[in-house]
Amino acid sequence: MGIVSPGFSGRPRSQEPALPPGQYLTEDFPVLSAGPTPRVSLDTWEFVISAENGTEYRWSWQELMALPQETPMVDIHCVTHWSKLGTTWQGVSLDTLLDGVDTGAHFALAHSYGGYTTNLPLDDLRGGRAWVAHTFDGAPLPAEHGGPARLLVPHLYFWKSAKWVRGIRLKTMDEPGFWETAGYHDYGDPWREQRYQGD
Ligand SMILES: Nc1nc2c(c(=O)[nH]1)N[C@H]1C(S)=C(S)[C@@H](COP(=O)(O)O)O[C@H]1N2
Ligand SMILES: [Mo]
Repeated sequence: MGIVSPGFSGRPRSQEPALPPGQYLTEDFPVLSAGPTPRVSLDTWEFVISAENGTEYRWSWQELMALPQETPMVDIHCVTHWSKLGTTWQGVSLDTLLDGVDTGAHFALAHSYGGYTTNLPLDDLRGGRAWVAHTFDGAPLPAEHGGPARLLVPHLYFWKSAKWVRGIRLKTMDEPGFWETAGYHDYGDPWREQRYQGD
């Protein structure tokens, strides 16, 4: 009679271990931007880490590209419920960028060309978990997805991965960014479903 028990040929997606609670899989790559796409020339592009004592560490595009490059393959999770598995990027680890930075700060506020901001604990930028990414799927990161370069912090909801990233301010006190000020969770762990304040 062709009776196939559900679960025989595969687990339902809601029990897919690679998918955090409340997320669904998408094959395409949605664009989520709170404002217009800024156009940033590589000639004037720079990435700046400013320490809590005011010291600034700067990289031009050429200097960023001369640093050791990594090719993370990661799953990404948007708070609007889509997840995309096995995305491939290229970029520079924040471990590399923070290596010579003298800081005792515990918090970071990423800021972007165009004005977007997002906060996260400085520790979450360390340990091989965060990159300044300039390449997606082997090609230069398209402007709508954050090119020339974006932050990539895939273990947190994707709003923490600031597109068109311009720099990171290291801070003694936590300071909420754009979506965090609007009611989204301060930390945003998709596995604990930390979507909104109070989750
Ligand atoms: N500068 C900037 N970065 C941003 C955003 C934004 O509006 N501006 N949106 C965030 C959100 S909510 C998500 S889900 C991802 C979307 O990245 P994508 O458009 O490449 O899918 O970027 C994040 N980074
Ligand atoms: Mo998002």
